[in-house]
Amino acid sequence: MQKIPLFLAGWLACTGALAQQKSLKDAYVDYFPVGVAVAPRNLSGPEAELIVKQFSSITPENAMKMGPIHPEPDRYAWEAPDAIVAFAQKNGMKVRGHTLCWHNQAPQWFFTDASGKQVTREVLLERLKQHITDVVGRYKGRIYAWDVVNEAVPDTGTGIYRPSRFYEIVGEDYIEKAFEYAHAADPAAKLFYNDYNTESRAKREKIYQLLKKLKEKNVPVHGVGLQGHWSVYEPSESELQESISRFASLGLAVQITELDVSVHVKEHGRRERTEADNAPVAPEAFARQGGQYEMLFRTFRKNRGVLTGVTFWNVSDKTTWLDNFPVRGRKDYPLLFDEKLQPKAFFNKIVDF
Ligand code: HAH
Repeated sequence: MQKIPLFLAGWLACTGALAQQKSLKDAYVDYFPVGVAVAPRNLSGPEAELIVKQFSSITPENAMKMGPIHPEPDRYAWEAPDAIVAFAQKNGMKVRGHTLCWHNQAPQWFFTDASGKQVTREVLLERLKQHITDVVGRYKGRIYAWDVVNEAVPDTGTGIYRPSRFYEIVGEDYIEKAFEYAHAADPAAKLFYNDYNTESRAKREKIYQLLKKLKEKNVPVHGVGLQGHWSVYEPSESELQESISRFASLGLAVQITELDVSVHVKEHGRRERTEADNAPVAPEAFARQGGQYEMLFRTFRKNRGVLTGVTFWNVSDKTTWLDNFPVRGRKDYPLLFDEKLQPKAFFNKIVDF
């Protein structure tokens, strides 16, 4: 850049003219890629412009999940995931794949035979292998990291394993098998275990035990994804730091894979809408959001090297999955860009440090 006189630089900085121009991806270029979860409809028009300007990585929000990508035994729906990967390549962005094995949004056919009977362990493993081999193989070399297993640990109870259909039919080793299949299909891809509520003391410990076991068995797991579905009230800085340090102590990379900061109190289960949900969001909640985001990014920066990626779950407050979860039709405002796709007032605090 050409040198500008000091007084002019100072004036520009004061008016915010320089700061305004800084994008997320440029601000964090020496730290980690900053990504965003997208649907194909985000890839044209003003949202596409915002994505290319601000982010260095994208993730399909839904298009690579088991059900959407593999709706029938002999049919894959490649159109949407292909479009997302092509968009990334055209714009020089990285791609994070999400997700190869998850009990939710998995197609019914996966677990049953033609007569509707539950399949055996052998058949389910064979299907899982075929699925992972086909999906990872198709994008080999173009997807740098995969969420291999999503949400295998329950929030409550003492068990380490969520009693999902994968667990019930195969047993606990479905997890290591999924990682092995993925590694065989693309040995260069970084493979992640991904989960939410990872700052809860009990759940953090269970996930730690699961990952420790996998590492001891030399399963090809390279990182852990903290989804980061947080709120203006949680987590605290020390809870977040504890999660990062605990998982990193296993020699794993850590990524924040699905970041959003809800203005509502965090709940992890779907529920009916009540009278109280009609109340306007407390001004205090909006006021806390900037501070919470500032704390989160400060902590991410402190963990440079260990923390290898941060991905937001959706583009802007115009539409986010939290508009329908956990309460259908209750609006949320969890992201850095508002309903008009404009950076929020506190945006500069995230990119200027
Ligand atoms: C995530 N689950 C999923 O990983 C992602 O695929 C989906 O698009 C949205 C959220 C989060 C989650 C939760 O916070 C509470 C209960 C179940 C799932």
